[in-house]
Amino acid sequence: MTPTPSLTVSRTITPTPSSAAGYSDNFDSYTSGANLGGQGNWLTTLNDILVVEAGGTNHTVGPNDAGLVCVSTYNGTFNNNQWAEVTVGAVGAGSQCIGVAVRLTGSTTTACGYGYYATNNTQRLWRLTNGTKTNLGTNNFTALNVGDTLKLVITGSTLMCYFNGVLDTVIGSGGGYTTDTTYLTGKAGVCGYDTSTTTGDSWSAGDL
Ligand SMILES: [Ca+2]
Repeated sequence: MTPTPSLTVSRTITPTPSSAAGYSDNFDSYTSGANLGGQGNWLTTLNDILVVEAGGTNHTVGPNDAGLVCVSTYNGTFNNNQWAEVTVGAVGAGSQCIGVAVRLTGSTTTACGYGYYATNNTQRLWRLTNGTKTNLGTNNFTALNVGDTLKLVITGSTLMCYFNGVLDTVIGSGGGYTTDTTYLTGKAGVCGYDTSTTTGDSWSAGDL
């Protein structure tokens, strides 16, 4: 009788964002020129995210407060380990940003969470504490283009930023894995900076 072969397999487990979307939104059904917060399942968290007409029936979103971080939260149900992604709809100049946020709680002076956004030449990971932003990491890159995707993943105390699906190993302090233990729970959302013509579309978020 032939003995049954024995095989041992080992591998290193690395956190990945490869989970299905729990929620998605193309913003097309919302009123353009009005705040995203208060429409659909969106809440105003910090300053104003505006619904922007992008031609025909296509609506996108962009921040709408000069020199300020703007955040809107999707009022869904999220696990503590979660992700959010947005596709760049238009690219403006200067410091205008669009991006995504996770583990959001509170609003205005109690707004907390994590964000990842991009200007036309810089990506930034940050923590929001009672409405004030603290930078956790920066990557100065060459160009932001329409159709680029920004994705922020948090699992445990590890934050990961994905640009066009590729883990950004420059941003943050740990080769793509930034540790922060400040916030353990919250909801996903969309974020930006400044009065911006940089917009986002095709937002999605879910659990790991
Ligand atoms: Ca749209």
